Amino acid sequence: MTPGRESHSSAVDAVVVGAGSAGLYMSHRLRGLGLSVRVIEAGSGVGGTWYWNRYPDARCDTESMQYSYSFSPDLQQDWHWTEKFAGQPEILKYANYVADRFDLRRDITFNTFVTSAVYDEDDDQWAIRTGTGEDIRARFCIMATGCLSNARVPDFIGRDGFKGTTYHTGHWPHEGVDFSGKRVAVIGTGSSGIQCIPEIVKQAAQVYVFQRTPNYSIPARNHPMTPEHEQSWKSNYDERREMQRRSRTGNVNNLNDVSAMSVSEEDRQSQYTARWATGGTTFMASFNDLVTNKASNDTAAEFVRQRIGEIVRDPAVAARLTPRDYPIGTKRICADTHYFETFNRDNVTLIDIREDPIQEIVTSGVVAAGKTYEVDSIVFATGFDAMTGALLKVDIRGRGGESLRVKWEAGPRTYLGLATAGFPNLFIITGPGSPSVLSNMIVSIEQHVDWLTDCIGHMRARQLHVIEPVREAEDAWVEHVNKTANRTLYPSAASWYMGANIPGKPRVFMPYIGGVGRYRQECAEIAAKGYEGFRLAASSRAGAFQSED
Ligand code: N01
Repeated sequence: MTPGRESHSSAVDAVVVGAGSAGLYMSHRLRGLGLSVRVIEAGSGVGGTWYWNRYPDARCDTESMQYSYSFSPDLQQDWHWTEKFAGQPEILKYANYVADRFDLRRDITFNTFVTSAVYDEDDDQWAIRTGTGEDIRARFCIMATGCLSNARVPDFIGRDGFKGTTYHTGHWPHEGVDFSGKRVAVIGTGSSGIQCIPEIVKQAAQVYVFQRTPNYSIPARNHPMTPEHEQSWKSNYDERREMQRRSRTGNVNNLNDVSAMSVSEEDRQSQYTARWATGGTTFMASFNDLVTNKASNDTAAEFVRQRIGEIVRDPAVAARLTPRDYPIGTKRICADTHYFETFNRDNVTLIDIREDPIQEIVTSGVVAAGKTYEVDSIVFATGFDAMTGALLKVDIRGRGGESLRVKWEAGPRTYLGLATAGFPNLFIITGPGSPSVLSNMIVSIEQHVDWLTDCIGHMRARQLHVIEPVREAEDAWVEHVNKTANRTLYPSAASWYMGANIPGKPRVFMPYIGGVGRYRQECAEIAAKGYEGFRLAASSRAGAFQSED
């Protein structure tokens, strides 16, 4: 089972695709079970999101003390975060530290893209092919490919004819970019655009911001880590990690567990004011019904609109920056450092492309509303083919050669966001149908990895080699995910959660919004009932897939 590195074919117990936070921890746990593992990573280093997204001021909007692994008490005591919200370089350093500390690199093959994974029913193995021409056979194929890793540049007419330089925030050059004296177009005002624009304007001569949808953004109010804060977490990590795991979002965010409608206008305002002053996306924890009750949501949205109006000096620009046509939080809420203030600068122009979309990109710049904005560089902050994009980039084929792309044509179908019927022994970490992007990703990653490790351990102890969701269980889960989403305001926004940013992508709310704590309990109960909803078997040979039960 030892991988033959020199040959172009090898066999291991498990292939993990991706060496981001999920792939690193998964390989660590599988190794702990005694399995042989290969991790295949497209980049030249570990870190996933934090390897690719190196744009100016890329940083996490989950607090550092919470956005970190909990699996090793020593690790969480030893590591020191320097800021409340860590920046990309520090998180990447952490990922590298973890890889070294747990000696994970020896199982990782870098600069290698997995092109296909085909299930061979004759011996219940996945045949995994890489872009470097290697074939790897493995019992388990674990997709740790991330939810926001398939960067997307829209098909603007003339895009490839632009004579200047282009960048995507999710594929930023490792050596950085010097915009000094340059005229720069930034297209997109999601979290990435909102973070990088205030930094780019400090260097560039002129920045044109092309905005299709204004966003709600809360000041992050990032600051250096205080010893008191760090110590309060380090002294209470066991208890706080447990709180994270039981919470709705995977964060200890002091949810004010009452309806915004149950308090007076004065109390509402003081709650919002305090959260605004503290900073960060925990603003959405001001009340417990901001994403389920439109009247409550309106009060929070209006509070933010007023703040934008106060910050931005030109009322016409403020009006264009103010979101009005979707509930706050239903597109991913942003956290910023002086984003709205940026539009008070002389070298920044906001171009509203809602009514007059970008017509084309020409050799010298961007054309919108009949006007050409001549620029030296274009930054595409245009997001990702989220949740399914990275998975479907790989040609995945299950039983009978069924293609995952075909199976998911009308939207992703999974059981627990972890597995999909017809694709035995294929697991997805934080897949569609799990809390994933609606949660602190590290908390959700650890939960999935731990669950999978237990599941594989259970199988090995019973000499079971094949696990696969039952279609009926999957159908019921998909329905549950949809029903849960439909009880919220989320489906009302044209968001990437809904696939709305990708022309032609099915409009399905992809993550599970039941909450991290509840989901965790659901997964634990399923495991406790002998992996209810899954079929486990010694093999699927002889045509029939014999269930254990
Ligand atoms: O991508 P986005 P992102 N013409 O999809 C616009 C996480 N993240 O990279 O809203 C013109 O949010 C698009 O417009 P619209 C976080 O989960 C976290 O910024 O579709 N514009 C939008 O403005 C986040 O949500 C952190 O109308 C077009 C922008 O491009 C997720 O990653 C930091 C267009 C894309 O915004 C993705 O964020 C960064 C077109 N054809 C990212 N197509 C933190 O932790 C798209 N747009 C802080």
